[in-house]
Amino acid sequence: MNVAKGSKLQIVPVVNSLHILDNGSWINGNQVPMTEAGAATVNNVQVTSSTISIGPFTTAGTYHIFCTVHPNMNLTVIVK
Ligand SMILES: [Cu+2]
Repeated sequence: MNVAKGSKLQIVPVVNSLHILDNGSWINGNQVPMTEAGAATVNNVQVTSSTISIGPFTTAGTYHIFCTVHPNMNLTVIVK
């Protein structure tokens, strides 16, 4: 997903299910928490049925977010 520098990432759930987001990635089936330099902090952000925002992302770069309850659910955020 692309985000303009200084903006927030909006996550709009399409079905009512729980996601819990953190900085990092699923890699080969393992959770690898990691916060890149310049990333917006994502710490146990719960998404259920309403739109949430993460950020703002103030530094250009590529950042990774994963869902701790759904194996291999990764999100890449590109800020420019
Ligand atoms: Cu999820």
